[in-house]
Amino acid sequence: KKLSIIGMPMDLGQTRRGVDMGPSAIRYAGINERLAVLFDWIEDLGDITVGRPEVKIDPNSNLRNLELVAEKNSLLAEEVDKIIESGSFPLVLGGDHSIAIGTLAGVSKHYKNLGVIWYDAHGDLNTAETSPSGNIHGMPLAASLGLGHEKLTQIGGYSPKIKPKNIVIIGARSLDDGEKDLIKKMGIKVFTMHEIDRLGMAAVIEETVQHLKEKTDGVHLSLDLDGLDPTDAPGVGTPVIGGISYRESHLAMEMLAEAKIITSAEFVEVNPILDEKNKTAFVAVALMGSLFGEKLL
Ligand code: DIR
Ligand code: MN
Ligand code: MN
Ligand code: MN
Repeated sequence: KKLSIIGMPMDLGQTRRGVDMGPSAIRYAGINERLAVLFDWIEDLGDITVGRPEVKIDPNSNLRNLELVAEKNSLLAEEVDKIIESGSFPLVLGGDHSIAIGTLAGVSKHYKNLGVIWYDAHGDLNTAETSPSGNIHGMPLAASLGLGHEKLTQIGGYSPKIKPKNIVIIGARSLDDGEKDLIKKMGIKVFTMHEIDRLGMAAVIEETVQHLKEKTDGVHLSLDLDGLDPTDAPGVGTPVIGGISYRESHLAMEMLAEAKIITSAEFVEVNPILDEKNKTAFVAVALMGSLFGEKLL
């Protein structure tokens, strides 16, 4: 079992700076030491070069920093593709959630029916037409479905990357109107906080695994730390009250490890500037431990 870690220090998909330091914060929280014991072989490839372009905040743009987000995501897609080709498990560290466009572009060409678990307070199903913010980190799931600007949908040279029936969103509690419409229209499976409260996380993950297991040949986990409650993960740019707890998240990761369905993963939106003593990066690393099979006894 091989693991390849790659950082994507991207903050251009939203307007709060500091999330570009997410990969560093996660490394500082001990990712390499924690995961090394869980794999036969592990490598940290360092970061994709995003640079720190001083971008003008353009309030009228419906696709803020489109060119740069697209260009840097193409680089990430190539690296992720290479990792999979080398027979290793790709683990991408964000960076804002716009990087999922690049990750999925690199991953999905290796699968006929890629499943995606989107662990997030948000749906990330906006396009320029529906987005209230113009921030591309609110659009990666739509772009991967082939919806939105072609500079985003065509990364990696093909589209779409995923099918609506192969998606499960977990933790949603802040959805824009256009996103709600799309979820209904496309029949995307969503476990909002209501279902998590009502069924419990164990049943939610059991249903998720059941939903994905037969019809997919790989499953990507895209974990936005803002899926967790801000008390457990305060270092995120768009916190939403009433989220998934640290305990529930551990259980979710442990059950996904048991189910052995996850074939690639990314942990995004860690912003150490907004954090409390790097707590959110430590939470991310702890959850990775569980996802990759760490056991207490
Ligand atoms: C909001 C926020 N739906 C938007 N999205 C976030 O700007 O499109 N996604 N924060 O993680
Ligand atoms: Mn390839
Ligand atoms: Mn997100
Ligand atoms: Mn989010």
